[in-house]
This record gives sequence, structure tokens and C-alpha cells, in this order.
Amino acid sequence: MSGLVQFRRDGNIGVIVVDNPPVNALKHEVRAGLVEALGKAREDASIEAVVLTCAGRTFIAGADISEFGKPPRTPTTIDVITTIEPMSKPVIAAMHGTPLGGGLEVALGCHYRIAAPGTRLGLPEIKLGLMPGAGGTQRLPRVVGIEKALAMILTGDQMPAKDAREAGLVDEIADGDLTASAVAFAKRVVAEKRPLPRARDRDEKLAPFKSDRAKFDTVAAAYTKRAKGLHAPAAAVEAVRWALDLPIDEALKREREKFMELVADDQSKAQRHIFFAEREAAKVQDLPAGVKGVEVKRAAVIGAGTMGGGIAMCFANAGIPVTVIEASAEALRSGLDKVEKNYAATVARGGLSAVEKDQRLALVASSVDMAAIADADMIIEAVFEEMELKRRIFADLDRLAKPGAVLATNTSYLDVNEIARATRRPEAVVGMHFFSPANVMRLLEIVRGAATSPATLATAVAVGRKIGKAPAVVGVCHGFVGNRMLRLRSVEGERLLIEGALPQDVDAAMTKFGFPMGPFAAGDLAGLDISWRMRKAQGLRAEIVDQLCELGRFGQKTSKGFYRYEAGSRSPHPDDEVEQLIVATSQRLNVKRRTIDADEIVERLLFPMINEAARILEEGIAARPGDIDVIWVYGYGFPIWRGGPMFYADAVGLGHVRDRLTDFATRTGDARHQPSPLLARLAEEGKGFASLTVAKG
Ligand code: 3H9
Repeated sequence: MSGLVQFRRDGNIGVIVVDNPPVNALKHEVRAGLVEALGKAREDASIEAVVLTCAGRTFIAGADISEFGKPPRTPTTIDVITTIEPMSKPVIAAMHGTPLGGGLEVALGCHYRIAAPGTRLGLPEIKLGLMPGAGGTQRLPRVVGIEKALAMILTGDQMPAKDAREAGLVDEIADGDLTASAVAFAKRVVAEKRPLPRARDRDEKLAPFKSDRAKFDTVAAAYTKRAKGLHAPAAAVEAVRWALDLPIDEALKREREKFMELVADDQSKAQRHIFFAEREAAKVQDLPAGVKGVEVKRAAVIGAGTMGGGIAMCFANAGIPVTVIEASAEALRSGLDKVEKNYAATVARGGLSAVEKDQRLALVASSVDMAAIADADMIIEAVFEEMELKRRIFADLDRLAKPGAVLATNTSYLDVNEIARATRRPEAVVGMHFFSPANVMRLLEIVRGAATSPATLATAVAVGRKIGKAPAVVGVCHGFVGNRMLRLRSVEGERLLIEGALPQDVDAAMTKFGFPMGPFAAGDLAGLDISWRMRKAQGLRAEIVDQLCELGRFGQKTSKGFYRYEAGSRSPHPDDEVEQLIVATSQRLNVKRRTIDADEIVERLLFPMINEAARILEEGIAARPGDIDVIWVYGYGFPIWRGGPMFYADAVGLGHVRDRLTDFATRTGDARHQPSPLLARLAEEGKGFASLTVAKG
């Protein structure tokens, strides 16, 4: 038997234990081991029931994602399930941790399911551009009903054991030791000669939807309204509909075919790339072995503005007490009010209970006295972007923070080394760049200063993971990775307007590409005046946007920016005044306007950023191309199904990117567009950015 699956007996009960750390993924040896162990249990007449459980931190968390794309090997997960389901002895899944994907599908093939308290069950395939491929789209609706099944399959969200018990997905919540509870349960099933319920035979929860197709469409539409252009959600809806329309064997066959199609689809390849890249990005490459950070039991945030409040919420959401510091009682009150309103909105949406909201708010303390940071293990400064102000704050932090505390700055482009020099402990200083809204956006750029110690870095990354962020370690340069690349997009956006495009053309091309918002609509949302003031201070100028700001068009907040906005609405409307201003600017600059198509717009905006990213890699500001993909997907809305800018560049082909950049350089006279040495070399060698790292999935 495979070493990854053990079989033992407990009286008349056979106990199968999967032990494939870290998450008991269903790799080939596990599947083979399971089929063999089940065979033993079936053949052994003295065994009357089987408990299937897992060692380590979780029940099977799904198929082994790194096997996708390789030739399938039998036994498959479906073979495991079709071994379990027809058995004449009850098979009980004993689950803990996160039974996910193929793991939950195996459990759905069992006759009974018992879960430890705290177990969270789910079918997260959609997050990988897939849908369940081992019966999940057919068995789950039969067990929990169409509505809950669609919700689980289309969101990929996990269901807590308590809810799963109510939904009928779990038969019992274990009391005490899981395996012991499951064995006792199995003995009861045998003693009471209980039937062997098979999910596939059930029909009662499908009935209401069989007679009401409109209801199915309404529920499915609610969960897919943001899934425009994505292949997996549409396929998943179709598959769940088969549960109503087809005999189960036919539906299972089609589900498998559809799943295999999705595995081979570029969208899923991109999403699997991001799955592994996110986990790689959280590994600091040159951290000496054995370095441990400090455990952050209490945090403090300096500044109760939008950023500070959002960061405080991240800590409270993760159960870490946090103290918010502001200069005045008034600013503090207004900041905390916003935090409270934010939580209230989540409660109103059903995302949080009123009790949970109160628990989280109770974790947020506040003070106007900086000395209140004294017991914090990590302090994050989130004040206005002004070097002198930040240096003053860091000098105070140095004086007041306890030894060993991490002193972090949320700056989005200032020099972390200069900030660190304001302290006598630069090794404790690190950048922790959150993205707005900080309680929502997953990206966390962790900026490593010249003096940042390995322990400080390890603490920042570990905290990032703990508060549910996707951390990526970057080096110091103006704007770090994300904003440094973004700047090129802004410059190029302006050029496109002057050459002949209008904001709505550019935004339409980028939303068609998959960004949730075009760059100009996004600029209006963020406010155009901040960067205008920054440019003025540096003696810089951006032709179009600065003229808009001079007219008081700061974006949504003034109801006018690149677009105009009607009162109470966030929908952008093209504005004649803006068009006239743009056309007049082209004339003044002697540029003959021309039609620019969507493909050119996308290339003009993305390729210069990709070129800059190649320089960022050359300079070692980012360690891996995948880190840059994580930054753009989780911080800037780059469509996850395109895998981030570097993965996208590889898909397009670096030869093409290089040729287009050379052409842009000639046309615009901008030397920055000349292909960087790294990009040029890879293109010459016929390679992609992926060749710089070892692929995982
Ligand atoms: C599926 O099941 C398809 C079926 O419907 C049909 C089949 C026919 N495979 O996230 P962590 C690695 S699709 C391979 O840091 P956590 C991960 O890369 C699958 N590797 O831990 C990392 O490696 P490393 C459906 C996996 O505690 C290490 O394990 N299932 C897999 O924060 C630790 O991971 C999913 O989509 C995997 N399935 O979170 C579940 N999972 O240390 C995906 C993890 O070398 N997994 N690894 O960097 C997760 O959501 C989280 O890992 C989990 C644990 C919640 C389980």
C-alpha cells in the first residue's frame, strides 16, 4: 500500500488515514492508496464499516493542482468515488480543516459525513478557473439543494461546519476526538442497521427547481453577474442544470468532459499560475534558515484616515487587537466613525453578524497620545505622504516603541531607507504598502529597506498572511513595483488621448481586456488632484489631466473629471468639454489625430509596463516575475484569468512585445520604450519570463 494512505482496524471498523502533508492533496499515490485500502475493507468480512479520515491539518483539500495539465493517471478521483459509493458497508468521511474540491467530492461519495467543529467545506475550483470535476456539480445539489450548491460552486466560498450540518452536508459534528467520534458513529450505523444513503440517488431537493426553471436562472444570474468573459462560471451553471435535466450517469460523464476542457483552457492555466505565484511570493528568497519573526499580539496604526482605518480593520478582522492613533480627538472620532460605518455596511449586506461586528470593533482601541503604542509588537504609520512628517513620526516611534517591535510605513512611493534613518533602529523598519480600500484589497507590498533585518521581514510577511493579504516583497525605488509600473501606463494614456483616442475609447479597450475599470474612470474614482499636486511640487506636467485639474475637474468628488457624473451616481458619462480640451491640445501640439483601435490601446498601455517590470527584475526590486503578477492581480485589477502582466507577456510572446516596444520607441521618441536588456535577451532566446523560475503547476 502507498505510504501516503494507512489502513488499520478498530474492532469491526476499518480506519483509512490519508497522510500526504501539507494539505492531503489527492495526488496519484493517494488515489491508488485509497482504492487499495477500500478494496481491503470490502474484502475483509470482519470489517463492517469504514471511516475515512486524514492526518495533519486538514481532510483532503482537493486534487493536486500541480498534476493538472499532465496526462491523467488512473485511478482517478472519480475511480475513488465509484469504489466507495456502491460499497455494501457504510463509509463515513471524518473531516477536519478544509475539505475542499476533490476532497469534498470524495466525502460526498461517502454514505455519511461527520466533521470536527471548525471544519470549513467548499468547492473552490471556480477560483482556479475550473468547476468541480468529480461529481460535485451533481451530488452537492442533491444533498444541499440547488440554491446552496450554486452559491458554493460559483463563489468557491467555504461553508462552516455548523451551516453544513443545517444544510444536510454534514450528518454530525464530532464531539471531542474526531476519529473516535467517527468510529463510534460508524458502530451506531452498523448496530442500528441504518441504510446506506447515496447522494446520487436523492432527488427530493431537486424537485422545487425542476418545476421552476426561472428560479434557477435568477439564482445562477445573481452569482455570475460579475463573471463576464469567464469560462468556468458559465460551464458550472450548465453542469448544475444537468442535475435537473439528465440522468446522473450522463450528467457525470458530461461534467468530466467539461472539467477536462477547462483544465486545458488558458484562463485556468493563468489562475493556477496565480495560485502558486501567490504562495511563492510569500517566501522571501534569501532569508537565512531558521529566522523567525516576532508574534504580533497587538498592533498600532498611526493615522485614522481612509488607509489607517482600513488597516486597523484588517487586524481586527484577524482577531488582533489594534490601537489607532491620531493627532486630534476630532480626526480620531471621524476615522473611527468610518470604520464603524464600514462594518455596519457589511452587516447590512449579510457578510457579518451584528455580534461579530461588535467583537471586531471591541478590538479597535484609540488614543491621541502616541505613547499608546508602547505595548504594540507592530506599528504601521499611515499618514499623509510627506517625508518630513513621516521622519518626525518615526523618530517618535523609535523613542516610544518597545524593543523588537516592527516599525512599518504604509508609504506608496517614498524612500523607506530615508524614513528608517530617522530612527536608531533601521533594522526594525519596513514598508507595508496596503492598497485602497485596505480592508478589501488583497495586495500587500512589503518593502525591504537596505537595513531591514530578516526577522523584521519575516514578521511583516507572516502578519500579511495572517490578516489574509497576498504579500509580495519588493525593494526600494520610487513607487516600488506596482506604482512604478502604473506611472508608465499614465504617461502612455495621456499620449493616446493626444494622438487621437478619447477617455471612453481607452477605458472600453481596457475593460474589454478584463480590467474592472478603465484607467481614466479609475483616475476619476481615486481623485486626480493628488498626483497633480505632486507633479506641481516636482515641477512636472501631464498635458491633459493637469488642464482638467486647473478647471477644478478632480474626478468623482467634483462630479467632473475625465467624465461627468450625475448627482448621486458613479456612472461616467463622456463630456464634450473634455473632448474639446483634448482635441484642442492635439492641435496646439501639432498632432494630427487618428483612429486608434482597441488592440493598439491595450498594447500601448501594457507593453511599456511589462518592459518596466523587466527592468524591475534586472534591478532585483522584485525577486520573481510571478511576484509582479501577484502585485498586479491583487492590487491593480489585472484580470486574474490572464495571469498578470508577466504571464500575459509570455502568452503573447516576448518577441512580439519587443518588436512593438521598438516601434513605440521610434514613434514616441521615448527612450524608456526601448526593450530592456532582460526582455530583449529572453525574446532573442525565444524564452518567456517563466523561464526565470521553476514552474509549479
Ligand atoms: C479540484 O479538486 C478538482 C476536482 O473537482 C476534480 C478532480 C478530478 N494541490 O495555501 P497554503 C500547497 S481542484 C497542490 O500556503 P494554508 C501550496 O501550494 C483543487 N498543492 O496553506 C503550498 O505549497 P508550498 C481544489 C497544494 O494553510 C502548501 O500546499 N482545491 C494544494 O494557508 C500550503 O498551502 C483547492 O483549490 C493543492 N490542492 O491553506 C484548494 N493546496 O508550501 C487549494 C495547497 O510549497 N488550497 N497546496 O508553497 C487552498 O485553498 C489552501 O492551500 C488551503 C490551506 C486552504 C487548503
